Amino acid sequence: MVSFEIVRGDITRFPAEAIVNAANRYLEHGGGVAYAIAKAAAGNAREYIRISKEAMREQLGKGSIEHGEVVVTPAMRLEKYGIRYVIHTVGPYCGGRWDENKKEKLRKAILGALRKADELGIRSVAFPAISAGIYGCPLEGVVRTFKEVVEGFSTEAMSVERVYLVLYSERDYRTAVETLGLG
Ligand code: AR6
Repeated sequence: MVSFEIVRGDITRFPAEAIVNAANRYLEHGGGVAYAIAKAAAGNAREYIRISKEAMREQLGKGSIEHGEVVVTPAMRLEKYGIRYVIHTVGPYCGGRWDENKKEKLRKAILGALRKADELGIRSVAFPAISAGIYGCPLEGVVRTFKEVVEGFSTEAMSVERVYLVLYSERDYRTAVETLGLG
């Protein structure tokens, strides 16, 4: 059984073996959590963008990723928190809209990262609220999708035991907890 926990915190220092980045297709970590991770990992974001793009070429043989595809980069300076890998995944752009199509893209983005974590043989993985920031998807929908995907993934998981959804603001944390009826 894979546990799913909602926590409040900064994912750039969350002690999971892998943290997931809410990236864009080109791994241009220009804003949001992507920029925060890139800067914290390499010291400056530009260097981590270079490393990410190189990893994308090596791992996928192309210069962009689709929903469900992921790229892995080393944690570098984040290793001091016990983080070993950063898994880059791309959620849908919503711009305030939410429908089955957006949800399916988010599902793919989450599942792709979980499967990669399993392939890497790690036990704990932490996610930010993918697509709930700059990409404008409603947090409630995002949180419900996370719960469903992690539950479904439980039946196939080999090494992953704990999945965390890390909310940055107190407000988002409360919304997430209330959405799942945990509050
Ligand atoms: N720890 C945890 N969560 C965080 C942190 C942090 N340090 N910083 C922000 N968040 P976003 P998206 C939350 O916009 O919507 C980038 O430019 C934030 O409050 O980072 O998927 C990429 O390169 C929000 O709840 O990701 C893409 O172009 C959540 O992380 C684009 O943004 C996701 O917000 C992706 O947009």
